[in-house]
Amino acid sequence: MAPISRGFHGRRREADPDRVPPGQYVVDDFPVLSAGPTQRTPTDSWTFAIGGAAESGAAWSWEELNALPQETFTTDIHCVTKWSKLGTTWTGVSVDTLLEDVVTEAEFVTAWSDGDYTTNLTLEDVTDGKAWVVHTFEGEPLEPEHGGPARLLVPHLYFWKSAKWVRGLTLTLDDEPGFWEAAGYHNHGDPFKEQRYWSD
Ligand SMILES: Nc1nc2c(c(=O)[nH]1)N[C@H]1C(S)=C(S)[C@@H](COP(=O)(O)O)O[C@H]1N2
Ligand SMILES: [Mo]
Repeated sequence: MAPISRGFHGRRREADPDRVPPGQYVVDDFPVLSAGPTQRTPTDSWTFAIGGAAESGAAWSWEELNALPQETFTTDIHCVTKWSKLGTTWTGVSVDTLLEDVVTEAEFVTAWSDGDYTTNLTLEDVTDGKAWVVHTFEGEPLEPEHGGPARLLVPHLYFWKSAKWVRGLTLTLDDEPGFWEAAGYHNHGDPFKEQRYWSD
């Protein structure tokens, strides 16, 4: 009998190092990783808010978010548990669009979600076309298990930075570690630099 790992390894593709970061393997399925129960917030009571250290914040209902300019884009995603998924297509609103009328001196944001998940990012890592609030995956409404009705997507960082069930961004003057960052994950999380844990 073949060892159980053979079939698994057999499905691994030759990794293109420009696309697949060190230590990652490519999957075809879409694993679900959640630290707690799947959140199911109905869109009629859903809002997205930007607040914190800003002169004026901003907020959108579900309809208002969907009335903003939408972007559809294809990108690769990388989970710190070592799977990468290539060529995923998403639709949503760029964080640049959401921050357009926000005046702030903050250099950091904490994304927060239903279910109390948080993750911290620099403003630089979520602006200039690097982050979106997405509601559609491969042309279909994003499933609750994957963060629907909407999740943050920051594909150039490990996937824990892409907060599922996201409800807002809090601007902060100081960098404040989020859920996984406070539990020992790297503060920045660049997969191409293998920034997995705080000591990396
Ligand atoms: N709200 C929330 N967002 C979250 C998480 C979570 O537990 N709660 N897990 C993170 C982690 S560690 C990963 S790898 C991805 C998993 O997303 P997926 O379940 O769509 O694959 O979501 C991230 N966003
Ligand atoms: Mo993860």
